[in-house]
Amino acid sequence: MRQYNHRVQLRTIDVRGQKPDYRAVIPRGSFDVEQALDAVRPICDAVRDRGVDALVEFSQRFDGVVPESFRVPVEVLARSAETMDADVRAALEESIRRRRAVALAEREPDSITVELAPGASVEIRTVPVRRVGLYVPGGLAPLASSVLMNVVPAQVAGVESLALATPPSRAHGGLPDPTVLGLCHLLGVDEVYAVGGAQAIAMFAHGVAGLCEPVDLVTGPGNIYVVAAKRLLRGLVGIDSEAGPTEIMVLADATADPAFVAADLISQAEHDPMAGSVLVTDAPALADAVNALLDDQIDALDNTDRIRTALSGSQSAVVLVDDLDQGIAVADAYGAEHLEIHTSDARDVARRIRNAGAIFVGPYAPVPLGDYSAGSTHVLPTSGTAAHSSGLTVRSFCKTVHVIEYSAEALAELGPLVEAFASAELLPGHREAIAIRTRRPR
Ligand code: HSO
Ligand code: ZN
Repeated sequence: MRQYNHRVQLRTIDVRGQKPDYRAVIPRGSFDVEQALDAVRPICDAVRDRGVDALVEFSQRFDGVVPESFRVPVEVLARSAETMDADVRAALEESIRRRRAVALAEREPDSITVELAPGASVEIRTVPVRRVGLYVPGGLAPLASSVLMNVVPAQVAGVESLALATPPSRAHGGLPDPTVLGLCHLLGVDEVYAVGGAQAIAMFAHGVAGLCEPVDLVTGPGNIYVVAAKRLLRGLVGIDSEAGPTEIMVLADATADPAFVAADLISQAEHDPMAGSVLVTDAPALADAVNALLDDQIDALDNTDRIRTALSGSQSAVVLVDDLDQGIAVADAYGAEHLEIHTSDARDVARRIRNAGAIFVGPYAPVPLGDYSAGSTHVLPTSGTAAHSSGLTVRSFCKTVHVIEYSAEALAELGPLVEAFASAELLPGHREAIAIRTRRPR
């Protein structure tokens, strides 16, 4: 028998024959936003109080470069699209097309009116947010895919004003990542700022005189300082969510292909040393086979340190279960950002899951397909928030307004009941606002 000298092994959590609190036994990568708030507060205040001067200072300090102009000229956007690698451009265009096709189906009707009685109606009006600021991180992995995952649903929702901020880069002479810029052009986004980090969120929230109007909603991923700035400024602006480290859970039985499972666990570990990769299986032999494949697969890649750290961390594991029923219970309790199902009856299993950001069914729907091109959103709830939250879709850019119309007769008919309700709440002012209308002879 061949002797493996493993460097990376997922630790094993054996819950067979037990029913523990699954969320407690599978820890998650921690993300202490509180601790970043103190660092971020003076940055946000400075942008509010000193505008462009503060942006110059922080750009120098945090990005090591001050762009010639914080607003990226539209000619630069167009040129970035023209000089883009043809294969990359084709990939972006196909991803936009697929995400748009799904986004069109996410739209809600603009207006639904419910008639409650003659002369009594409530209209449910769905309206897009007017102006949105989208943040796109730079650094090691400038995620062009995040641009389209935010812009496409915003546009389909009907958002009329869309601005994008992404850090300037020294390597590109103070301009942001060229693929991100070219993609903005392909999407028809022309308001792009070379501004990064917490200062970009503050610019969106407060506005910067002579440069950028304030927005109503900020979306997009970012590092812990960006998340801290969103937490700080939430209320003044809407925010999408506070994304934590990425997670993948794979629920697999003995029919799963261990090479596919290993590759997918590695793929999300590539994002972040804190990323969580968890395999849930009733087949110990599969778990062994996956563990045995990790090193060779990792060695063939680039971001090996990050991957090894993530897979060796306590947030990554193999969870051994008695059967698929227990596996489903584990998956539901954990509420993974991404859940892959590699079982003989994957579609049936998927139907039984309530809590997951997105569910990837069967061996040919791996998470990276969804990261780029499947047509689904890749902006998904992390850290167990899938129990109550959804990914970023057209709905995230819309809000609902109820429009109430009652005639005199309709109010008169309902009036006594409303008055009784107001009396029960000890609010006679409310009662009288009804009674003053229904008492008066018509
Ligand atoms: N898996 C990430 C999204 C992403 N992956 C972007 C590659 N590029 C969080 O869902
Ligand atoms: Zn990814």
